[in-house]
Amino acid sequence: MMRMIKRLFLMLIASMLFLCACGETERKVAEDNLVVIGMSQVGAESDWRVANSESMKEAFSEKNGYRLLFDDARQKQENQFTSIRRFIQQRVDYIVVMPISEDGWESVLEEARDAGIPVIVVDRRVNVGDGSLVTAHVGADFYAEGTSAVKWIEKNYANRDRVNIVHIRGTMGSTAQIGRTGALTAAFRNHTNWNLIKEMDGDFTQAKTYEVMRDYLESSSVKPVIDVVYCENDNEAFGAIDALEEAGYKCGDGGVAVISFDATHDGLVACRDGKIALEVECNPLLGPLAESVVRTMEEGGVPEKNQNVEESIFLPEDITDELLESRGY
Ligand code: GYE
Repeated sequence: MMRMIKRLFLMLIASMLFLCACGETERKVAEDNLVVIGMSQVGAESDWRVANSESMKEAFSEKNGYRLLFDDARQKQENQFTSIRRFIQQRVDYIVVMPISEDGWESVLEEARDAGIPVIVVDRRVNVGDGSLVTAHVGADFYAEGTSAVKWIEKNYANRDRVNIVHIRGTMGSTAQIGRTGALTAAFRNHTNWNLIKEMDGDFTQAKTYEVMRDYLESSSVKPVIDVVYCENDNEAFGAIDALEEAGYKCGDGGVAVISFDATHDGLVACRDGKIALEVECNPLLGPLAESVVRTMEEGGVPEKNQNVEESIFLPEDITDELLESRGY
């Protein structure tokens, strides 16, 4: 009897061990089925960027079949190179990168190619001689965005002898800055009455823009006459408006016309309230498009090399409560 109980007990332990082992293997298989994405993000410098990160994380979620290794480069391109090299060592399936600035990518992307890992570039671009280093790019046409802003200035200041413009640039060398600045610079050449009274770097952040604008206004011996402030994103616009108002300027309604890019929720609210005269849309919800590139490749297809997102512009009168509620960012 004792021996039978002992045998039953041993059988029970053995079957429990077997079941555990099965559970382990199953979990491992499930894990192994996930497509591993190494992602390098610029940072969290703006509301746009935060919305972009959320969109990427949602699209590359575990429920959609991905294991996402997300790295925030804190606005330093060196950090992007380090994390991409780590992804290569970890042998991820795909690398997705939102590059900070365009230059300097050749070596690290060659390393990814040598390791056989496709690289998908999202939002801004990289400037590389060999186009095959990038599998696909998903993003916006920033020069076209700048052109929309320039057209608005042309239309609204058509009969003026002199238009005084302050320009706040985004992160130098980033595609968004190059495109938006490029359109304005080209327009200066065609409009001799446009006068660039000050150009400053805002680095796409509210804090830096507030600081440079405040310092500029404080250091001017005569209060400058400003018609237009061309900011390259919403956070720069918020910083500029704060500094302008503190210095006694009126934004909107016959005062300074602040132009902004992104059209995030708070940017649109400031536009509806008249403080931002024009919002040029830039859509941060690029996760689904980037994910569709990976899916196409997983299914054995060839993704489109370049995909641009559709964008529009907003004026104060366009912004209704319904529009604000319907925005995902
Ligand atoms: O406009 C700005 C962000 O690269 C399009 O980067 C992006 C820009 C966006 O920090 O808000």
